[in-house]
Amino acid sequence: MRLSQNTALQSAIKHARYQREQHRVGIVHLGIGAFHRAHQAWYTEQVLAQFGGHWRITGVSLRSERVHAQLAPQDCLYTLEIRDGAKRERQLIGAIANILVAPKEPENVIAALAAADTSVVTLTITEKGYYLAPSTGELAKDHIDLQHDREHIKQPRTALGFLTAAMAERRQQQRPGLTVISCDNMSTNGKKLRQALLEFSRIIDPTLADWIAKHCRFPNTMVDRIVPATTPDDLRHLEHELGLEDQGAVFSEPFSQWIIEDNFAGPVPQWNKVGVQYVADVTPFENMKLRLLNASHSAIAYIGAVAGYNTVDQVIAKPSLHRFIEKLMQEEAAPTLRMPATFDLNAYQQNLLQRFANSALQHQCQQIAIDGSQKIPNRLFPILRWQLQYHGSISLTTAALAAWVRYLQGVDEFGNRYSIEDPMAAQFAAIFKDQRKSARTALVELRQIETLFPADIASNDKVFSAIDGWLKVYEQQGINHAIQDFLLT
Ligand code: CS2
Repeated sequence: MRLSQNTALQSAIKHARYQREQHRVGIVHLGIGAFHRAHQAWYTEQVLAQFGGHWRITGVSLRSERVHAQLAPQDCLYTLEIRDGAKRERQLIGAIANILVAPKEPENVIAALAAADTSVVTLTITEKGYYLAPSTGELAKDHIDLQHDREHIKQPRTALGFLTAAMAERRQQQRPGLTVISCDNMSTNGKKLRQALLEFSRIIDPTLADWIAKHCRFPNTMVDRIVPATTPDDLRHLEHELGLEDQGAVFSEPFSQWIIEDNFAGPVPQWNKVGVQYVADVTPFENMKLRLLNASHSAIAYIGAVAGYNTVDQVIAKPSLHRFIEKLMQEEAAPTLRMPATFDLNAYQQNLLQRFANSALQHQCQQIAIDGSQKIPNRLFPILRWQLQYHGSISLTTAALAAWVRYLQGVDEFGNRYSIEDPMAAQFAAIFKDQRKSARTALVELRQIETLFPADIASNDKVFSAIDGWLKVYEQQGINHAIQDFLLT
């Protein structure tokens, strides 16, 4: 039997007792993947249960119908299973009211964003969804998707197109502006979203861009919760436990954090009463999370994928790799951060190592390895820049970058092939077409790609000779031995 409003009540799963239908939609979320369901929707669920309000969520899939197929047949209810070692906690989430599939019903998405009840938009569209060139931070205006939206603004494809179309409608209807909250892993994510949206909407109508600038707010945020992609095995196991089929379930760790810049255009849910922090400046926390958690994650993912490990916990269970990640954080990433005096940065790092070790998550290295060209500039380049400026060590950061370059070869150290998922995959494929080409030779070509390495990094011989040095030892000894040897010196 499938999970639904009727069947859920009979199940043993913990659920809030609020009447879902009595709460109207106040939030539209763009990019409704697993992360949103385990993070923003979970916080909103607590607000609805404790304080009520019209804060249910319309979830928008920008591309596929998959999430619609998962959630619509079950009244948009789903289970969040929190996994910690052998412990499991399950909660039913009812905050999502409906799912729209953007390519099939663009007019409904625009209407939802423009609705009088909507005051908040949240986004998890991944780095590439902003169409900002990673190396320069400029809007890729001529990208085929944005070109499409410029010509068909009433049937857009991108988040920028939908927001622009909806803002035009709001202005025309004399509705208030929106608080638009980026929840993607980019430094100053709100500022970047604002810049991208203003630049794009200016192409459509300069007066609209002015209206958006005046009436909307784009707070910067730091979001954190490790939510691996759901697997068929997870779902089978859950069905066995619940006695109900739940195609929309998500699985996460216990830890969760959301820090939002206190910069709102109108009403927002009382998320601050359920653990969310509203602060004047998110930057220190964003940088901390990107350079400690996400940078380590990328390092683990590329080292792991090349050395034949499947999951993050397997990598971190190996003492030398554990030590390597700890040193990357302590010696190269942490010194670049300026945290409030009372903040215990050491404890934060130790906690991260424990979170990475959570074997119940089965977080795949290959999942984190996706979209490296978009992630690395937010995660590893800022560390590199700071260390270069202050003449500090770049050994560990360049070891991670070398693992990424080696990863792009598309084959691990045991000869197993895998595909590269990245907006720049075609360029990488062209470089690695000749399967005998070494990663060291490829590095010389990668260095020339302006959209990959920003000019200040591309021109730095110290960085590239360090990466090349690592690639050489990876080739000679394998990544595991190379790192072990390095730690002994
Ligand atoms: C991960 C993140 O896949 C990735 O790139 O580093 O999704 C990470 O799990 C989250 O940012 C944790 O908050």
